[in-house]
Amino acid sequence: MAGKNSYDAASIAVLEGLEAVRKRPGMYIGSTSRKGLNHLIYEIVDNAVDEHLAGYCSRIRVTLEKDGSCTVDDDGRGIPVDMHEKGVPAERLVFTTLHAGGKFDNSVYKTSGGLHGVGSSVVNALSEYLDIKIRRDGYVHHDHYERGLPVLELVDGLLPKVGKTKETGTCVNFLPDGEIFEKTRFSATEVKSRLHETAYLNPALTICFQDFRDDRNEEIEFHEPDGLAGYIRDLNQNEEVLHDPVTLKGSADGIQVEAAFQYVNEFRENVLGFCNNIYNAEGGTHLTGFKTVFTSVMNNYAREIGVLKEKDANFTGADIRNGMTAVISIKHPEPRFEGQTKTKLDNQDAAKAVSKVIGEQMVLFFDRNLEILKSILSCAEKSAKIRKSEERAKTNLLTKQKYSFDSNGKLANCEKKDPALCEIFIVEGDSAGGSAKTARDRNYQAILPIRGKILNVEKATIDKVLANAEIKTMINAFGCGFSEGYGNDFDITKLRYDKIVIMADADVDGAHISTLLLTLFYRFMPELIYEGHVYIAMPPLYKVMPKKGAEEYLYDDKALEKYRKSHKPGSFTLQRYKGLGEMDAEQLWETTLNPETRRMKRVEIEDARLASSITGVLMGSDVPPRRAFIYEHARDAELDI
Ligand code: 2B7
Repeated sequence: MAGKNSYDAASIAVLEGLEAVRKRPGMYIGSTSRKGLNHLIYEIVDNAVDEHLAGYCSRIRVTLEKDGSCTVDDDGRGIPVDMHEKGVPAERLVFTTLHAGGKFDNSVYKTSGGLHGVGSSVVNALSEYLDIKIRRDGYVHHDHYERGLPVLELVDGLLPKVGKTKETGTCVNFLPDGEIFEKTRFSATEVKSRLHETAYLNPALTICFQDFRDDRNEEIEFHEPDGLAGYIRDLNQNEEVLHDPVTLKGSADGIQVEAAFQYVNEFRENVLGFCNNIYNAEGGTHLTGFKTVFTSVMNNYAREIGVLKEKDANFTGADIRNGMTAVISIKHPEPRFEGQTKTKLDNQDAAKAVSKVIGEQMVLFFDRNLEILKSILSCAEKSAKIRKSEERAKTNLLTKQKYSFDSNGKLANCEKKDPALCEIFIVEGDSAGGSAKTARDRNYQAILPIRGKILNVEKATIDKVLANAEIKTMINAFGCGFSEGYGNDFDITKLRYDKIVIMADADVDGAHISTLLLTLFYRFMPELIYEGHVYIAMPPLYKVMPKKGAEEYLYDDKALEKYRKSHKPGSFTLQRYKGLGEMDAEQLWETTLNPETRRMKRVEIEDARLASSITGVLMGSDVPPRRAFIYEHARDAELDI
């Protein structure tokens, strides 16, 4: 029987495909962590969204069921169930073969940003069970799989019918396989956020989310008829916005392009890219096209209306995007991705199409909206002003002060030069600094005393930061320069000390000094922290001297409490250290300097991030928000302009 043979061949291919997916799940869904788990839902939902894009589905319901499974239901045409040439119902091909393409490869499904229709089979292969009901041709057709393999008997080569219906659509219920996933509990927060995003990108679609786990009975509907403009509005909901969101759209070379943007009164940019409804974390050609054309059109306008004079240089792209929130969404028939996480759009024609559409549409818009144009250009002017003041400060420092090593003569350097062996202690106060100089092992321990409170770098202009004597001495002593907004002159390989130890009193002032130093490192020399070179000395608070037995250092009040419980009052004398200055050289050596006995804590990036009060925004944006601080204090900076 010819039919039987080809069916056997098909089932071998299915088994091989399933095995490949189960063997290397990460290749198909990124990872087997919670992220990969949630991804299963997105793969199924994306197929329903494709059916929406084809013009046949307007509602999708996603339910996190009590038993840990997930149900996705759409009101599309229903996956075809008729017998396919390979002797199985079309639905089985969709759920069992890695390349369900072929027959289904019409233009709409090609626009899919995910796995090009292989998503359903991947989810199936990674599920303990997957149950599907298809409403189509007046019936409810049923199919069921276990770990990717069909378990229902076909009836005359077709799926069993389990009811009649006038409706159409597809309903998939699946339980992720505990043998594959590290965690099998979906994250409602993450799923909701992704569904909301999908709703913004598809304004005619309604997505209902339900969570029935733990008797929660949560239900939310995502419907965003304003599309990208609504997305931008929500992204900026807590900001001082300078105008209403602007949307631009069109298509070129078979690529649909849509963009929306809005400026806010903040020193940052936030530009997001999507291709075929999928977020591109690493950006790519659509963003490059957008940024390039936006910069060039705005510079032209700036000259036209006299914001830039003939002698002035152009604004940089970052100047122009200062304060911008934007979403660029394109539909591409054959997207390609590159980058570490394969989320960077790589198609060169996308850059061209975006730049063509946006360039044309921008001019149409700004010719009629001069007020918005002017307020955007004034954001660019502010940015350019700060950029220039930063550049100047930097050249000043580099030219005049490069060789002013230990300009104040306060650094007591160590004799050895091998950085791997050397340590530098930054010590608060001259008196503690003095004891530390006596106490240290001068072979490989350097001491840098700093006086009083050093400058709070969060609140100072960059010029002031770099003019500060203590900071200058530190930068010079470390030997690797510093990095800031433009260009990175920091070179960790030049670091002269393997360990940089902050030594401050165990009191409020000491904590403040440590915070300021950490903030300084975090902003200007973050690699010191990333690479684990920064430590905080943990000097003891008390010394106890028992009448009998050995003396001990106690590092906190808890330790003292414990000591008191096990030693009778009167059986010991207690010495409390108010500051490092109270310790003699020998005590200082023993508690904070001697590598054999000292206590210190390596600074994690989280500590430094906490220390720096502006953190949240700091990491994620192209324009460092510290420029906001600089701008707020630009009154000082302007003096040098
Ligand atoms: C390439 C594969 C994945 N497919 C169809 C048609 C409709 C349809 C689907 C779907 C997820 C959970 C509820 C086309 C496309 C398969 O071919 S997948 N609807 N919904 C879905 O997966 N939802 C289709 C042409 C004519 N009739 C139906």
